[in-house]
Amino acid sequence: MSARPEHTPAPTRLSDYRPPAWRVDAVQLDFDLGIDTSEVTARLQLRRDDAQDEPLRLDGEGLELLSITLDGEALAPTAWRYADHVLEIDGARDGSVLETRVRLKPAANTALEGLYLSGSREAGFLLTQCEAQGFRHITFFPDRPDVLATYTVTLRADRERFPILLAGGNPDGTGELEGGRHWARFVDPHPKPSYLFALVAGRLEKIERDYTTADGHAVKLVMWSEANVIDRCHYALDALERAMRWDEQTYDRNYDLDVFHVVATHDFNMGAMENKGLNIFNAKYLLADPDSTTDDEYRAVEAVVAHEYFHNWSGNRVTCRDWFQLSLKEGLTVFREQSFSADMNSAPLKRIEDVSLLRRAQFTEDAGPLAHPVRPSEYREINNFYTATVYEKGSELVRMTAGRLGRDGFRRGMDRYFERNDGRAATIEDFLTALGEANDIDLSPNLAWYGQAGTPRLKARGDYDAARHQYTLTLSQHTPPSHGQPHKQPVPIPVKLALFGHDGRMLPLHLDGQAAAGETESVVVLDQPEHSFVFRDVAEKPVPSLLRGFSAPVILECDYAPHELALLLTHDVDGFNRWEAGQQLAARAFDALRDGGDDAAPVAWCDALAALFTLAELDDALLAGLLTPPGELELADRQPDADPARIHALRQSLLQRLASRIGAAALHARYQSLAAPTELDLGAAGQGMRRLKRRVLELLALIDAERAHALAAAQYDNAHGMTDRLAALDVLVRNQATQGDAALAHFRARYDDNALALDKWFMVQAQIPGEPALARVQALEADPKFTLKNPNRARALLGTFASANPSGFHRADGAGYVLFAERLAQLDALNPQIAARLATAFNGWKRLEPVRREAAREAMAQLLGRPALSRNLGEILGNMLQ
Ligand code: 0A1
Ligand code: ZN
Repeated sequence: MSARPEHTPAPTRLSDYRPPAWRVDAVQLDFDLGIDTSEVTARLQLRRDDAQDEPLRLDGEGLELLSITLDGEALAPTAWRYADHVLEIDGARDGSVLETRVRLKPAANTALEGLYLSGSREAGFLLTQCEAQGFRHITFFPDRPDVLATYTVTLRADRERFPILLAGGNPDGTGELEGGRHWARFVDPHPKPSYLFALVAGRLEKIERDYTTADGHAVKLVMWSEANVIDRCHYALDALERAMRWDEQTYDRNYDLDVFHVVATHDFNMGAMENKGLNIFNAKYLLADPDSTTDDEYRAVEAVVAHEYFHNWSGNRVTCRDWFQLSLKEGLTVFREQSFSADMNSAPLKRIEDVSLLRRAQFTEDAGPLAHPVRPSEYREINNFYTATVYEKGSELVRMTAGRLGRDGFRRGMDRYFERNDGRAATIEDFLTALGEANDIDLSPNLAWYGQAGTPRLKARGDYDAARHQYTLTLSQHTPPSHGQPHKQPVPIPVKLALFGHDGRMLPLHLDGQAAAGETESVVVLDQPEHSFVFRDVAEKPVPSLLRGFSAPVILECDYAPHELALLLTHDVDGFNRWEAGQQLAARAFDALRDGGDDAAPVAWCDALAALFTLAELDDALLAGLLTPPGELELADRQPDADPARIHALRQSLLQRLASRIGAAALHARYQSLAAPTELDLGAAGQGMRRLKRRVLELLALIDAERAHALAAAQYDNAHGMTDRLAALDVLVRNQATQGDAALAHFRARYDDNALALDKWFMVQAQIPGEPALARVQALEADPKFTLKNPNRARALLGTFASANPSGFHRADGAGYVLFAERLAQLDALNPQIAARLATAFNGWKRLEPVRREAAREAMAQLLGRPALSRNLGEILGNMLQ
């Protein structure tokens, strides 16, 4: 057997899954809480699987074991062994009760996994994070999601230092103890996996509201935060109530405890966590007020509050059998949140946002060395698999199934899924089986989507036979090979489509074998490598609008002429496809500028947008989206040997061309007409205006810098909320306007004690394009408010620089990589999860031009060679370099 360094442990494989040999029916946990040390007593009621003959093995990491008894008897030292994060115990029987007592060190826990301190020793509070495997940092336990137990949790602590004591479940008494201490007990009657356990203890304030579920259950909704930000929790509380009502109305899902607690922390590795009855949120996704929150952030708060709430059914009541099934809860919950947000806001805009994110984060992931299936077959570090593929692509897979079943059929299937699997740890097969059986449909072919990495390419070719009035659409699919998967199977791809005539109207569809002849929209499914669909009675050569609403997560390759895309951009009534036609046309225009090709695409794109710019009836937010070409990362994805500096310059010149075509006078006039109303309107109309205003200002800055900078400076000074203020700051800073420094200094002073606003101050500067970015990042690292210990701050500066500033990070001299690798090493020693996540910024390195590619490889290889790298970072770098 070869010795493995710490960062290359043996992989865990889906094919090795075995049901647990030992289960725990009920857990009693007693905590004696303190900042430096806390002690935990756990009593586990054990159940043994007769079919398996294994000793009792419990997970435990970083625990100082103080005592251990089995059925009331102290265990002899020879009757247990604790090595390699596993405690093995002899002599346990079915029905045995094991009691362990351990000591933890919360204040020393910088990894923010298990029990840790948020904020300062003097004023901060204690909290836990257990997903995916944090519970083993709290006590010895079979820490796997298919072990479901009821929890009785008693918290004891000094009353003065920890006046608020919270755990998941229903409150079950409080009381005084000697020496100024007190206790509180919580009982969770719903059996749950250990990753959903949570506690919070400290000085916190609350706002609360009474809520009655549709099935008549009275529930207390309580939002908790540190005192200085409690006034910023109202929006989230409203959003929570909207989400609860929506889940009742849409899925007949009711909340099931007497209390629902939500806590905000500034120290959190992820966005938020759905712990049963005690959600814990990164403050970034809970706090909101007009002075410090942008429109995009408001929508994100609403979405994340809903996401965590929806997990109560999709994740908590029905949980995952093992971590390979992660998308069972995450893909489904993202889909539920996306549907909710579409209902609360503009549905087409939500779809555009979601698909943009999918392309930016998931398509790039799927095209690089970290590509993996929605259901991976192996992993080394599960925390590395909370990815865009599991979440975003997973949601697209649910969306395709929902589309296939239709609204009522999907609801029927979901009812069946919840009913069959309530209180169980389920698999993706269980999900597809329930949905399929409720609709008499075999959904097993969909499993192919879950098992393959890579984004399928969908090729479309249209042939019009004028004599026979027939249009033949030939679709074919191909998924490129990825590491470990050289050959891919065809997957069922639903293609929602319409055919447009030259006047921009949809033509009636007559498609052999399809029921509703004469309709103008239909869905065809390509479930083989290639197939031709023949449309009859087509009066003229049509322009097809394909994959409407982005009906499948694929890359469409279709040889449109620029004027055909311009026709869809101008006329498509599917808001998503209209935007999409603009994206395709902009990408073609970009290619033409890059390759010195003919001017047809740039001209068509600019002309179509200039015409739309004058259309009064077009929604402001949609127009803003149409005026935004694909981002630099997406453009880089379309070509080998990418040079990010050149891509940035070309994209800027494309935008400049658009701005010139619209004209400075028209841009200026539009800006003035959108200028800030006196009242801040947080509704869709207000948000749309601000979005368009920003876009117009950015375009104007490209052709009349002086005027645009003056407008931006005035907008900064007079802004009514964070959206306008930050947009103005961004225009000034990115364009290196002379007014930028004063605005930055003002912002810095004004938001000195507002951590979330200060993060934005770091982010804006980390995105300065090109050469000056690195020096700015280095200067900001010396800022007293910068720290690697706070994930939000580290992400704001280093994450933004590496992931959202391609021309700044990917310097030809490799200095961006060297700095970033050094910081990753430092971060890794503090918080491996964050280090590993940030390191994924290197993902596109293989598609860089050779000089940068070698510099990136060298920086990663050197980092990987360092001693004592974490398993998290080691796995990411290892995969990246494979
Ligand atoms: N389940 C959460 C995401 C989450 C995952 C891991 C965490 O700690 C490592 C924290 C949160 C969600 O989907 O919202
Ligand atoms: Zn989730």
